[in-house]
Amino acid sequence: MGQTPKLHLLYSCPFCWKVRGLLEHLNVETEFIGINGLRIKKEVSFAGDWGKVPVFTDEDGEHHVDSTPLLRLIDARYNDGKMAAQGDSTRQEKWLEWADTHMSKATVPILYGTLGSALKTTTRISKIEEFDFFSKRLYAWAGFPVMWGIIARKRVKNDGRKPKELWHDLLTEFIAEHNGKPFFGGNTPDLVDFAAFGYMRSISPFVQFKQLTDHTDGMAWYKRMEASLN
Ligand SMILES: N[C@@H](CCC(=O)N[C@@H](CS)C(=O)NCC(=O)O)C(=O)O
Repeated sequence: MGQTPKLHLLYSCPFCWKVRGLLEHLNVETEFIGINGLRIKKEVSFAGDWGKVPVFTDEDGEHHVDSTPLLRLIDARYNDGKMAAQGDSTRQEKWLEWADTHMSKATVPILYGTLGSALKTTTRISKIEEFDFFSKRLYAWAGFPVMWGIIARKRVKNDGRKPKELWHDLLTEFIAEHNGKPFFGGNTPDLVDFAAFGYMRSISPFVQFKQLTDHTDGMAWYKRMEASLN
């Protein structure tokens, strides 16, 4: 036995929640380490020049990066690759990509799509992340106009739909693909379920999550996912 695996993360990072959910589901003993979001590159420089979270460090001290490859690695290592082998692999591949393209793009508009919601989000982030005293304030106050003005407004405009509408459409599309089963993976969740769950869960600490909870089928699936964690 080597060291306890570690996951370096940001609590507001959807990619980190994808990986964390799978680790919790599989009951892999892991040390979750929150980093300072204003110094990501420096904080994860131990893993080379990737410069992003999540970073997973295994029992042998080897570092692994990038959330979707990480889902596969963790499934292979701690679950005999059962989820990757669950169902049709082309379908799984396609929907992993779907989640990474569509759901990942929908998280920014819902959190930062209006100036008011952007301020609420950065203030909340400054409370849940591991900032030092100075960066906490800097982030809360300087972060929101940047996120709103530069990134979110453009995305909302390009999509044409309100952020809530976009999320509801995505959840409807995703749930329809379950074909009446409790999970995308069938009777038990697979890697696609954990990818989608991670994106949705990353919004859960914020007030805007309310805009998602009234999607009845989406929320029923979300609750089943929560219940599947250890
Ligand atoms: N494709 C990567 C994306 C990871 C990512 O962009 N993480 C963000 C935090 S949510 C980050 O670390 N950004 C730092 C940077 O790009 O400088 C994954 O799926 O893990």
